[in-house]
Amino acid sequence: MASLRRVKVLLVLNLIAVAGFVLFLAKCRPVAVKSGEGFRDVHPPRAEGANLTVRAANPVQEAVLKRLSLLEDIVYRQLNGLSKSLGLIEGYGGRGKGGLPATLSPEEEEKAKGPHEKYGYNSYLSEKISLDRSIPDYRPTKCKELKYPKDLPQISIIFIFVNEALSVILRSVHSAVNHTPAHLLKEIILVDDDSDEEELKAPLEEYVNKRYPGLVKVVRNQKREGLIRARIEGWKVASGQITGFFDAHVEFTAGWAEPVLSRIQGNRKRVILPSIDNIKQDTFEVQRYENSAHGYSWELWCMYISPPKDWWDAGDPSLPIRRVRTSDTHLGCVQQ
Ligand SMILES: [Mn+2]
Repeated sequence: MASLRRVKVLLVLNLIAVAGFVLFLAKCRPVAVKSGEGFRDVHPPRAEGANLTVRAANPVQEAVLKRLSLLEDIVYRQLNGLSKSLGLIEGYGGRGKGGLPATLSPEEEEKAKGPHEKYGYNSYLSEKISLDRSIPDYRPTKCKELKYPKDLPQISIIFIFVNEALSVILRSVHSAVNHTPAHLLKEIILVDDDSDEEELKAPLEEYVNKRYPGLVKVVRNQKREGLIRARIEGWKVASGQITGFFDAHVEFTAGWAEPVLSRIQGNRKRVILPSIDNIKQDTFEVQRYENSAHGYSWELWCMYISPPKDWWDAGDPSLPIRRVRTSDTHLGCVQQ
């Protein structure tokens, strides 16, 4: 009797294993045969490499390139596994793609309430939005048409944070890497102004070190220093010719870096403030803001200031808006 039961158990286990294998094949095969365009949607940065396979002239070269492309796929899947281990998502698509408002299901809304209160934005929703999501290019047409020299100075991007949501910091980092030409991005510096959250300690550091080896420096303040001293700590380790100071809850648009760097290259005394659109705190929708200067009201609220009359009179939205004075609390870029 006992042996019969054992055989039965073995049979059932076998059946489960076979069913599992069939399921595995059915689920994984489409991913394995996916190539070119399909893959590009999900894994943006490897797109260029994939094109090489098509145009190779001799068969040996073709074989080598095919193999390289395969290896690239493997590495890419590994890298994507990294964000998955943090419960996060990569790729251009998904919720909130194109800067559209992202939404939660009613059950998710319930879970989102606590974190929303804590962070001042919908951090639960942020985790459901890809670190690489696309956002719209709201630049005036004339700005998109401008050409810049290739030999611009390199920039060190400094992000300051204290108890910011991990997904939001990482989207800032991904977005900086995705939208800054690689030859112009010297490094990214993350300054942790003595956060309490555990996810911002080892998990953050391990992720950036594996995902962008050698590109990201992490600076930890031993006590809370505040915005300006935290920025200075980041500046101390910066090695690029230009230093850009940013909040760690931003997303960059294509072509943001070239005009900034060329303006400072033209005159090293210039401090450049970017034009800042709004990421809505409840839906992460990217909302276009009119081109404007930044300043403070007498109540110390950050405010947008309409450009001076001569800027409007010139009728060219690609012209920089001149400000004689600004504040060192704003985000912006400056020569080291
Ligand atoms: Mn901010």
